[in-house]
Amino acid sequence: MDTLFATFGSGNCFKAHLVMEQLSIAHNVRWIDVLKGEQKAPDFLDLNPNGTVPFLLTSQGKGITESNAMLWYLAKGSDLFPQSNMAETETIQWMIFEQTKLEPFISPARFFSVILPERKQEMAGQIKDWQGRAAVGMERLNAHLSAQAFMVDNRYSIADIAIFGYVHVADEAGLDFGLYPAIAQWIERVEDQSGYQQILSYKPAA
Ligand SMILES: N[C@@H](CCC(=O)N[C@@H](CS)C(=O)NCC(=O)O)C(=O)O
Repeated sequence: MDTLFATFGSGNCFKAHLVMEQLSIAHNVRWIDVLKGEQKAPDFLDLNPNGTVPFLLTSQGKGITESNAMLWYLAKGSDLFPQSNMAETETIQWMIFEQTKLEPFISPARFFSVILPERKQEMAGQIKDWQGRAAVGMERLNAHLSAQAFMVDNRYSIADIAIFGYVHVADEAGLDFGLYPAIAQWIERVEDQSGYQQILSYKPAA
């Protein structure tokens, strides 16, 4: 069985978890508390020298880092996988967009707003900068979704899941969905997909 090492509240971990749930892939979840630094513990570094989550240990004993690589691996051959060479190409394009124009800004702004709010005031200047950068990506995404129901070929796929991981909680990073109506409507369409699960809550019980 595949094992997903994940931390609570992470959009990157959520992506891999969501695709496994939607495809009914049998899996275990092992929780790594990044607030306690468990991702740098020697036994975890032995498995994943990158010291990050999500980390997928496949049933064949192969380790995968990078949430979007996990989506590719897990969904290959399923209905969630892009169905043509061009759809694969567009999916990779949007996955890179997500990791360069959205996630690097939404994720830390949200982290210091709702996961570690005790540092929100101290980080206020940085949060504002991240929000401004995320807004550029959100505008581009909103324009794309104004013309189609889903990210690629008008069908729900891992391209949507990759983008959805952080975008659906962008309000927690201080972004206003009212400015991005096409994104807000797409979020509802994704949440309506069969097997949809919510992002896991922020902190493990003590
Ligand atoms: N690009 C990677 C990002 C991995 C990443 O930075 N994960 C965060 C949690 S979302 C983490 O492990 N942070 C703790 C650390 O870097 O020590 C992905 O998409 O999986």
